[in-house]
Amino acid sequence: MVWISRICYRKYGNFVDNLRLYVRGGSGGMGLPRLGGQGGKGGDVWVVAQKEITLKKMKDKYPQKRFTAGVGANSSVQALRGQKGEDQEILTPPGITVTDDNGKALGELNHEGDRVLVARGGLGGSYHSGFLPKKAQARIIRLDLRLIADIGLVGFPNAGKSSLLTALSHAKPQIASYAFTTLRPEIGTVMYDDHKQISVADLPGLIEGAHMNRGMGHQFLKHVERTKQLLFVVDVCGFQLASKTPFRSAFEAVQLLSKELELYKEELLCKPAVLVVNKMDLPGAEHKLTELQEQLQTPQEFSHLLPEDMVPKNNVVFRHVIPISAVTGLGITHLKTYIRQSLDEDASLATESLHRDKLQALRGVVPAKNTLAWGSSPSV
Ligand SMILES: Nc1nc2c(ncn2[C@@H]2O[C@H](COP(=O)(O)OP(=O)(O)O)[C@@H](O)[C@H]2O)c(=O)[nH]1
Ligand SMILES: [Mg+2]
Repeated sequence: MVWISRICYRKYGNFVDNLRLYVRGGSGGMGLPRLGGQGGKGGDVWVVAQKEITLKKMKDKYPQKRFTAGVGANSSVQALRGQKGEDQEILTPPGITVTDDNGKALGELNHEGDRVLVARGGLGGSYHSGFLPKKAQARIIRLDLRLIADIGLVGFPNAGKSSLLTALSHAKPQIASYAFTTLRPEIGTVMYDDHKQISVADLPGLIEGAHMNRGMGHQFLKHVERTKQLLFVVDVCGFQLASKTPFRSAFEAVQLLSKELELYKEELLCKPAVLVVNKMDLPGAEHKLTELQEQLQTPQEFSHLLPEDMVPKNNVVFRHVIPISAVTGLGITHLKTYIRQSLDEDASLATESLHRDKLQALRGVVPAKNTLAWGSSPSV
């Protein structure tokens, strides 16, 4: 029997969890020696948190990744004190750490409206500076989405997420056969023979309507954002959340999970994802797995199984479908090896793309005159 079917491989780069930006304050204005006039200060560059933004949106909107504040006005007879240059605000999502290119922390943005100064404008020329303006601060900064774990488990209650976390790691989460057992993320560590460790977060139960903040809705979805890759966990036999709600097959569970993520933030569907089909020890599981795999090959043909508004616009393309049994341990070793490989692959692709960026910058594509080269330390 074929245990693993490779459905699709999605390239790195769809989900963005860090960005490097070039920031420069505005230059100061010239002073006016004849009348002792003072040039305006150049504008500052700030990073400001705003909920609706994602790093991916920023990257798409500003492919150059350069932000410069306005210059200070020169002192003139009409305005001896030159006007200050305009500040530049870079909008980022909350949950970001800002560092310089050497890894030195510049600040954190945790809540909507939080702001961090990343490049100061130059002072205007005055008597003390021989009426010459000071240069503005220019540097590379890095925005990193703070992750809670490498891998996030996404699944409806009872799919076996807590059991899987136990099977993979040394965590001892609460396991019970009723919904909503896990109320906050439980983080486990998967250990490898070469001492490498990978963290896995069992996230609070996702239910239909989570995007509308039903159940633990938003809290759950916020955590999903903060992981590098996702493991969708479904019960091969499907599930029924409550006696009043309809029975859902494993395929429908995948669709509903995708829909909830999509409605919250479409970008979440771009995260690398693996489908874990659990409870393969149950009778009839293999037949159901085959059926699920067929449905996943052409999901649009089976979209009539759910009400229209519950079908995701885009289907998640799983890197792998891995059948397991969290209880008997079947497939767990393979899963462990696979997630390691998948994270390593993405890490090396990310490093490659960083090198490409740096090389391009060294070739002089990005920094302008009077600014520092990429990668050097800040100066005022
Ligand atoms: N037969 C079988 N039952 C399982 C398996 N994994 C979990 N369960 C059971 O399913 C129920 C829910 O598991 P749990 O890990 O708490 O699910 P969670 O709500 O997704 O965290 C528990 O009764 C588990 O014992 C499995 O691989 N096979
Ligand atoms: Mg649980």
